[in-house]
Amino acid sequence: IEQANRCLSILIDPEKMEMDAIPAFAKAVSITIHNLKEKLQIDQFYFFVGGSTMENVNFDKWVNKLKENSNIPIVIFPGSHHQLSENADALLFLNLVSGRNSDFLIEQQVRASNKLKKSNLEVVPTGYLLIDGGKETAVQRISQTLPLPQHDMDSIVNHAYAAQLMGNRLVYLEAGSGALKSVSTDIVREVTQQLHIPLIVGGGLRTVQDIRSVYDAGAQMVVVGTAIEENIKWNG
Ligand code: 1GP
Repeated sequence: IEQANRCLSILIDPEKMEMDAIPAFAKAVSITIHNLKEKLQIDQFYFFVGGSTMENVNFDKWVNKLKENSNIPIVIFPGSHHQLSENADALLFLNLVSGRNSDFLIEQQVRASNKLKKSNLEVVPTGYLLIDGGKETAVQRISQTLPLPQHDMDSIVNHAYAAQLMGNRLVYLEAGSGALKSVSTDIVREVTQQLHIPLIVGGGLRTVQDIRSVYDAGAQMVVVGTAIEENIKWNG
């Protein structure tokens, strides 16, 4: 994950996609990927799989079905310690460092540890910063934490820098799924300049131009969920 220059991750929430729909989705998304690769000179694509809640979904089976239908690497982007599967390739081991809720700073991580001890997944420690995206998002609701305001550049940079000092290998700036405003390019630029670990940016990115400007500001990976969910052919 850390090595490619420009990566794009397509976020899928298994709660929103029936297992039976996976083959058709995987086929349709491969065309989208082909188009985006050309338009944005992307080196590597990933599926991010996860969600804030995961009721009535057999996560392991779901991931396996996706793996059977696609050769794009699958990265778990977990909403809780329940979202683990050996059928994936990697796991973002998230620390919600923008918040002060110990459940998402240490408790979930401890609960996942017993399984991870025996796991072959590539585990990637990731500092996760929730940034104000203009509306209350699921991450905010579930984690019971407040996002960092976009105007407070010092606070955002200091949180990201602390995440780096703590040994995280990636920093993820998250405006929240369906955000009304994505993380500003000024923030992306400043954080990129001050850190030496790669930056992931997601939340509220809806067009090819949105994505391009985030790469141009220095992000290595962009995450897109809602826009592809709503328009799989990605005409944006
Ligand atoms: C959410 O950053 C991701 O965790 C994707 O957000 O659904 O707004 O693209 P969107």
